[in-house]
Amino acid sequence: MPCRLAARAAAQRRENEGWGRVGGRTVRKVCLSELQQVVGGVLCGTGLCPGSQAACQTERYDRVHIDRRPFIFNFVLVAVLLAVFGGGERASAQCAAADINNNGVVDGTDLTWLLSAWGSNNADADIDGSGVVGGSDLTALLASWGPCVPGVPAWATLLEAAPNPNVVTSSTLRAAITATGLAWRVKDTATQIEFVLIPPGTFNMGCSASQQYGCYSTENPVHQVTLTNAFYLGRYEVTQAQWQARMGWNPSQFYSASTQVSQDQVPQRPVERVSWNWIQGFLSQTGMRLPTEAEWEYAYRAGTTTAFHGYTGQLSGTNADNLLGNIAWFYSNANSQTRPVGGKLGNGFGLHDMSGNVREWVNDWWSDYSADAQTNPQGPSSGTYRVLRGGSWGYYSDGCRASYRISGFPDYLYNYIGFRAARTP
Ligand SMILES: [Ca+2]
Ligand SMILES: [Ca+2]
Ligand SMILES: [Ca+2]
Repeated sequence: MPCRLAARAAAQRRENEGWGRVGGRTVRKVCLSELQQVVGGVLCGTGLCPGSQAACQTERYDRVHIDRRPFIFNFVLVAVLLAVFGGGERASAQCAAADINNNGVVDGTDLTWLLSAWGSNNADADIDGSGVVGGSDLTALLASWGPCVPGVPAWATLLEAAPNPNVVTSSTLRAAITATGLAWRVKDTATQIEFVLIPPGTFNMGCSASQQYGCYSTENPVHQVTLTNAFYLGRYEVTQAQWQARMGWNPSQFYSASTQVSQDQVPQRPVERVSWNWIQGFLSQTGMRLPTEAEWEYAYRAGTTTAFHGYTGQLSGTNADNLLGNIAWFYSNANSQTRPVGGKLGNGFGLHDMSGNVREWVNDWWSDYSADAQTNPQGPSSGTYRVLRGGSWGYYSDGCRASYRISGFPDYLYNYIGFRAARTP
């Protein structure tokens, strides 16, 4: 076939396919359904491809002009189109990774970040964690386009998707929570136990002296701990009602009313006189677990570095023992008994009674600290004593400090010891 004829045939074929010239650029008429083909397939999986050409022809927005080159230009244009025509809410973890600036929506800002990092190993923009920012990250970003819907674990019922700024007052912590792609506040559907999400992070674990009390040797050396996994932690200590409902009996000593606690409030007192060993029965029935000691202290601090965690009016925490009554039932104010959970101000994650009321078992066997930085420490694999945290109604302010730690045999039962449940998302 002569060259000219071949060229004309090729031009005709291109015309039939929708190609043409507009403004000096080679363009092709396409509809949203075809966008995946325009940029070499990288848009597959966006959920915007109803499939057939017929569907394409009847689309509300029908045909649009797309420049085939340069590809970056296409990406931007496609993103704009997606912003205008694109889908609704996108769920959870994938969305969180694509939400590069952690503001709860995947949009042009994130796309700009991704394009500016194109070809690099920028960790924020490397959505799929492949080590390079490229087409698969763009695909993931476009697939998540729109508002992110935080994920709710299968075992949970949603209470509040995004962290409440009146409770989680730190924008840094709110961003860390949002970045997990998980709902902030949920309740365990079976037990009704309320949980808040604790995001991954790094903190200094150990000695935080208060004005009145120096640290004990067991709180040293201070060492850096990194937690890489988000987890849910009970907003309150497990109550007598929650234990009774699951276990069918109530071991607590403070099971009746008092001058300070009315009969109808008694079930909201924390369960106590529960041994570490007994708690395992409750946990295995509910799919829950105890927090590790490091998780407990990280959750207690909620970004603060003081002896006592922050609260409304004292957001960055305090070392002042005479302010402890704002957040804790302890020796000076409890009248020698437990109180209904949540009666004192919460911390920067929304957790209550981390100081005082009842001491809380954590999962770890007791061991002395080392100065080494650690990641996801679990404590020793065996031992004699389990760790207890957080002080109680019977303790002075020293025992209610962030770093205070003590231990007990796993079968110990005392009326000042209870627990707080954790759950893996
Ligand atoms: Ca964003
Ligand atoms: Ca990548
Ligand atoms: Ca407590």
